[in-house]
Amino acid sequence: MGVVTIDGTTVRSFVSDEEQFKKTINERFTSLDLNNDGVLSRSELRKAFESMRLLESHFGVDVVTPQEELTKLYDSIFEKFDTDQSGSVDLEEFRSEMKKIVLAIADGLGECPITMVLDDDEGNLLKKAADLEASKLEKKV
Ligand SMILES: [Ca+2]
Repeated sequence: MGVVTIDGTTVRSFVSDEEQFKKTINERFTSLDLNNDGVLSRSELRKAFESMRLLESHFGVDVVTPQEELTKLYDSIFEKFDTDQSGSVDLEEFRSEMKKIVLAIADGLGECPITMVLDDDEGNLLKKAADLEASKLEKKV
């Protein structure tokens, strides 16, 4: 577990650092593509969101959502990602949708910094954003 403080600016600068964001998303995509066929299937994407815990938790607070509802949610997420409706999500689709999601989180945070307790896993994009910002600050000093 780690404690991070982030606000919308932290998150936005993470996304606007094109190279870093691309690298992070590429790494994520590769690790999610469990059968290595270059695209994410419905179940691979669902696993991704389960591991990110974007839906089940709100800033570290667990909420219980019924399975049936979750399945509906994950289905609608998949449709969103699969913009050309090919039945799978490729890297481009994944990246552009992740960008939208992360920016939406940034908008939600606005200028108010929040302190979060996060699971200490590499999978958390918000933690990555905070780490990146912290490493930049360290370089400045
Ligand atoms: Ca796959």
